[in-house]
Amino acid sequence: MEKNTRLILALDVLDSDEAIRISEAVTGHVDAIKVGYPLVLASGLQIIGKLAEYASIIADFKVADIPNTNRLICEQVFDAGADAVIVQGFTGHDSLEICVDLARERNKDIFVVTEMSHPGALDLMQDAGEKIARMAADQKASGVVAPATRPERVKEIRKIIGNELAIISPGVGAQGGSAADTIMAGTDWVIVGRKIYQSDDPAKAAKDIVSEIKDVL
Ligand code: NUP
Repeated sequence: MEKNTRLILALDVLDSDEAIRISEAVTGHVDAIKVGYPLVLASGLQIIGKLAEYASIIADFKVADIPNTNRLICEQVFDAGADAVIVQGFTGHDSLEICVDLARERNKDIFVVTEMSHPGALDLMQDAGEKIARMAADQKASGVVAPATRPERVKEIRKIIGNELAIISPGVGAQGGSAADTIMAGTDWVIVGRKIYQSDDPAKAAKDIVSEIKDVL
């Protein structure tokens, strides 16, 4: 994924025509488009290949199974045309390792969820977040997912993983996080969904976020 605008669109719409229309509109303003269960379950896995015409595709399936099942899932997703897959880290080193190995073979990326962005992540996930970040660094994953809703946690996670791994951060806009604060805390890309795809003018919404990011660089 090229680091240009430092913005990733989370495209959680359900209709494939709408997904294509928005992707076309934001071309050039986003470095990647993140698709997840809502769009893929509603419109089929082939949407990944269609959207890959507009930007790099990150498949947010938060893969969280035993190693063999994780590998089978990642193979399907890479075969469908995704450039990267988001996997959970809490399942442990072997479940992660098989995904990272496969991605390396295919010249693709794995991003590992550390601590999620919603309030409930404080119940259980935050305690494990730093350990997961260390594991992702040890295994040389491409990067981690860390919460834009808690820039201070992004800073902590950056200290743990160093500069070899990337950080991608959801939670900007609808969840209350700020793109500028998250970039200043050390994230490489912010992930923004509703603030862009629910806007009357998704291209302008994306452009505004990119200028907010550029202002603090
Ligand atoms: O910790 C996470 N928080 C989060 O919101 C990990 C994620 N992958 N996400 C995803 O980012 C979430 O599923 C959605 O696709 C996107 C944020 O969208 P929005 O809140 O900007 O609409």
